Amino acid sequence: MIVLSGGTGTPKLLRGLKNVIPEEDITVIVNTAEDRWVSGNLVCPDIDTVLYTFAGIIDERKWWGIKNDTFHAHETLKKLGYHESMKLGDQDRTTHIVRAELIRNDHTLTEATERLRSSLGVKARVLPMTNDPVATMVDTPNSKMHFQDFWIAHKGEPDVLDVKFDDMDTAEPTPEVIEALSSENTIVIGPSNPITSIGPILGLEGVIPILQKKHVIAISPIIGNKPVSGPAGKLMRAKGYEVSSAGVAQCYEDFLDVLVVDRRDNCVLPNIEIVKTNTMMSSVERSMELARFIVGLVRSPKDN
Ligand code: FO1
Repeated sequence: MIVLSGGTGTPKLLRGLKNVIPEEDITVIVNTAEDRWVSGNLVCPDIDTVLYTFAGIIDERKWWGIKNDTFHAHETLKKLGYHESMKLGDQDRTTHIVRAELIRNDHTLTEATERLRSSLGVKARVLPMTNDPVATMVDTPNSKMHFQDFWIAHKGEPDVLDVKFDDMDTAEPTPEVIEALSSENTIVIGPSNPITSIGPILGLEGVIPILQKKHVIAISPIIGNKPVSGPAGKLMRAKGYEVSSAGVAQCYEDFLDVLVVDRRDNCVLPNIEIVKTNTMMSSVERSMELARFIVGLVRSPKDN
């Protein structure tokens, strides 16, 4: 199964999916536009959340970082008057050190991710959307800032006027991503924020034309008019979309076939098949239930 992921919504689905189908049958294409160099090392939050989820070490209270991690280096840096823009755990930091060292030695982000995947014993394929740097920038009334500054330093509080992806026009999807997207009939878009988590993957040249030829299932990260978590509402509004499952469908209107919405959601849409189930993944069991439901919607080649 091919799954597009970013942020924290889709990893919750992956936590269930890995118990429902063989992990090696899962390929995850991951957003990299929120990546950032911090203290000399490369942090890829969305890749790491996916890797840690498969490895069973994700901190499920926050859905980023490693569970029971310590923050000695981060706190010691603070004592030295050095304030990191992201609070990095000690174990988590080792991931960033290894990745950065590989990149400095001319490996691609795809190769670095593959090395980390193998070291962590993850059997699923985890593919960064691109090997090129892309940065999500949030336009606020006072300044334009990196997504991580908006989310962490400013706590997601400023009004959002616009969201842009720096360097998107020169970034290319990797050959592995194109090959993976082309290889299967059905593509699943996880319940992630459609603007900053999935939007950058869709913004890469050549991705939408492939999706237009596929059976695309998306899971709405919104119930009623509220995102299940994170800043999706503010960001969707800034891009002119209604904060609702209908708004999510609109974000994907060029290629979407099926939208999975929560059973409490009243969404009705012409031209798109809506299916309802419980999309709140408050436990591993709930993640598995949703994963089983999604697996049931996947079209195998013979269903064509
Ligand atoms: N989110 C926070 O709210 N505060 C942090 O200090 C923070 C640090 C951090 C470190 C590593 C990492 O992989 C993620 C981290 N996040 C932190 C989460 C991150 O900002 C976002 O959840 C993702 O970028 C969402 O896609």
